[in-house]
Formats: sequence, structure tokens, C-alpha cells
Amino acid sequence: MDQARIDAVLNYIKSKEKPGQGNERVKEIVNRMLKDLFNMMADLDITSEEMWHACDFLGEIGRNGEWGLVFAGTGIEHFIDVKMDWEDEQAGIHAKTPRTIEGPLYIEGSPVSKSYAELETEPEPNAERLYMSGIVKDENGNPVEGAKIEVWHCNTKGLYSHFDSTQPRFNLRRAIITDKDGKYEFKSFVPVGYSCPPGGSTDTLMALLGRHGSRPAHIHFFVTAPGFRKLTTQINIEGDPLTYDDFAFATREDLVPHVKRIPADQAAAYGKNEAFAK
Ligand code: MBD
Ligand code: FE
Repeated sequence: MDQARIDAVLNYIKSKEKPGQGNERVKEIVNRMLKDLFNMMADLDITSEEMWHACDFLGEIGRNGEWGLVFAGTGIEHFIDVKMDWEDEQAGIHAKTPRTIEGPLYIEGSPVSKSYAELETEPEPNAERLYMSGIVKDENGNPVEGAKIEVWHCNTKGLYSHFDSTQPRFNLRRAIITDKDGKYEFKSFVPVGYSCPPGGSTDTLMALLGRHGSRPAHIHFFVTAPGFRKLTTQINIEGDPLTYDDFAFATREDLVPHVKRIPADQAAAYGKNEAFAK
């Protein structure tokens, strides 16, 4: 199809918009999407059958509640990170801890505690115990008191509380406020990787792309503090076979901290809870 014909259709569609009505940003985005889409449809010779198949499939993704997973798996969410990195670079901002995607499984309102938290509402004592601590620092390396670390991860079945109704409310979700030295600490267990629901829309899409729909073991963080912009990030657990093959593209350099394995009888020395040694 020639470009003049494609452009004529686009102009015809746009001509229906009443100036001064509707939302200018929405018009801009939708028109650009249609422009790119129609050009693709012409270039790839999209058929009526393919169009209706897409219509059904997009609807199914929504009915399955999997749009967030599809955005992760197609790299759309990762692209926003790369775009923000680019903007930081242009502005001369060099953040020490890289950002990475939030993913679709965060919920607000986790229980808040000062400087230390145990993440398990439902203990999983047989899982490998995990202790993590850190210091929130500003761009000059000074500790930030009163920063809020929101942390969330999945259980040993790879499921997140709230989205898995069998888990207690806010299981493996906490908010920790840094102490006067900017420090936070928490205890939990080492989570396992996540896989998209088998047979679901994302799983199906990934298979059609010759890909898998799994993530390495990881822990999510939001870091917020008055006067600072928010950091959204994660850590990946070193040694997971998918650490560098994440379907959601969230693994980034500097987000795979060294995991120190400690004999159980020495573990009590780490963190505040003696019970941790068990
Ligand atoms: C997850 O646990 C996740 O973090 C992302 C980004 C996508 C799917 C599942
Ligand atoms: Fe996750």
C-alpha cells in the first residue's frame, strides 16, 4: 500500500476530532499509535483474520488480568527504565543504585516499622533464611534518616500475597523506616523465581515468541524520603539460573548483590532476632 493512501486514511480519521474538545495528550498518543499501527499493518500485510485474532487475544489478556505481565514480558516496562536512565544521563544525574521495574504485583499499605522488620506473617521456617541490611544515602553519600523502604517478594511457591488469596494479608510485604544512620534491616527467607500462570495469556504469548515466562528469585523495593525522588528497584539472588535470563528484563548491573551463605549456628550474630539462627 502506498504512503499517500495510508496518510489519507489517517487524516480522514483525525478529521473527526473537534478542535478544543477532548484531551490533547490522548489525541496525540492515539493518533501516533494509529499511524505506527497502520504502517505496520500495511508493511506486514495484516489480514482480517489476524486483526480479529488480535482483538480476541487483547480482550483475553484483560479478562485474565494479565496486562501488567504482558507489559513486563514485552519489555515495555523496562523501556521506561531505559528512557529514565537516558534522561538522568542528559541531566548529569548518576544514581548509585540503578532503578528497575516495579512489576504488576505491588500493593500499598504494608505494615510499617522502624529500622527493622520480619517480612513473614506466615513463617516458612524450612526455607533458606535471609538477612539483608543497608544504608540509604543521598547523592553526596550522607545517610538519610526517615527514608521509607517498602519491600515485597513472593513465597516459596512463587506467589505474592494479595494476588494469592491463601496467604495472610501483607505476607512478605513490609515498610521499614531508616534510623538516624540511614540504616534498615530485615529478615525473611530466600524467595524462589516467579513464573507466569501456565496456559495464561502471557505464557501463551511468550511461547509464541519462542521465549519463557519466568523470572529469577528477586526482591522488590521502593525507597522514598521527603525531599527526594522515589527509587523503584529490585535485587536478584545470585546463582539463580535465570538471573541473566529474566522474562521481564529487570536484572541490571549492580542489582545482583553478593549473597553470603552463613552456617546456621553462626546466623544468630546477624540482625536482631535470635530466632533467626533456627
Ligand atoms: C513478578 O514478580 C515481577 O516482579 C514482574 C516484574 C513480573 C511478573 C512477576
Ligand atoms: Fe516480582
